[in-house]
Amino acid sequence: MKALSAITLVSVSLQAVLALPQAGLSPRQTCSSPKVRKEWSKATQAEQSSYIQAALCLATKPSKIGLKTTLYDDFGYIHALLFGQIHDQPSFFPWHRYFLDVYEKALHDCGYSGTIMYWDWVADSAAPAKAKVFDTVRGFGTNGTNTREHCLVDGPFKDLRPAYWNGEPRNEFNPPCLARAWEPGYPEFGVIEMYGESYSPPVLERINAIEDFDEFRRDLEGGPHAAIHGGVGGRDGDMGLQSSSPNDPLFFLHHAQVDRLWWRWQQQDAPRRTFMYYGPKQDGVGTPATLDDILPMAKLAADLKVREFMDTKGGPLCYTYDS
Ligand SMILES: *[C@@H]1O[C@H](CO)[C@@H](O)[C@H](O)[C@H]1NC(C)=O
Ligand SMILES: [Cu+2]
Repeated sequence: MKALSAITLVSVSLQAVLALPQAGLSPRQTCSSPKVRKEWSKATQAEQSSYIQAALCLATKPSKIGLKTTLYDDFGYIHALLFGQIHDQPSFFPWHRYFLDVYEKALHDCGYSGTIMYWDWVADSAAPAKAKVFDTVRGFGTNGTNTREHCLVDGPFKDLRPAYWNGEPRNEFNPPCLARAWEPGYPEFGVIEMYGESYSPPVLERINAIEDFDEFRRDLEGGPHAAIHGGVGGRDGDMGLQSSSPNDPLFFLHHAQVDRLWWRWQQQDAPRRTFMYYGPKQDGVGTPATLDDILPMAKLAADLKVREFMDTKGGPLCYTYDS
């Protein structure tokens, strides 16, 4: 008994000491056994099913940010609200890394015990329509209908009714459903469906070889990342309309892949690259981004500094990827 409480005391005061330089934040734990994020197709059917059930469960929980809609809708809503602060600039990487962490915690509150998973679209780039993530039972369903609405008609999310479109309550001109309109391919011109040629292995090899942080970010964001949004969502689907794209649950697997590719780039020279962060902000004058910039989370979670999200095994984070 005595020994036990002594140990508790020591660890409590150690945490207090560790927390000191981070005044105002909750005490840190050291990340000694990071969780490992894997590719969707490597998960068991039970894991996939548990993930999907938790994603659907978000739509049964109340908003955490004071809206009349659900927790599911909070994600698409704040992504649209903050859109101009978190895209086309360095914050793209750490903000979406933080956003994934917030989503993972929400899934945990809905009974899921695993991690976020990623969709390795590079591996599927030769035939994106055949990707396992589009499975109608063990995935997120396929293409929307060939009508103006492009509503999903298969998979576990077909009855979902996301509340917002481009950050506004949906109106009669918006699809009344979760919408997807895969870009068709044009084989005669060497164009694969969903712009597969834009995220093929050689494309990623070229981007990965870029040494400059902001150039790497710009090419990954503007190239493969944008191609998946446009390729999966088309002009008229939720993923295609980038502002409210978290309406489509595939968004989080897509962004886990973007996060993984950044993580791999960081790992190639971890001492130099883990905290490598610079480039102009989109604030009209191009103010240089710094690690002390704040990542806003619009009350869904605390606003925290960029610095906290650079290392996946430090600060509030504790995970890696399987490859
Ligand atoms: C997906 O649906 C759209 C119409 O909504 C259609 O134009 C396209 O050809 C379909 N894509 C594939 C690959 O089946
Ligand atoms: Cu985004």
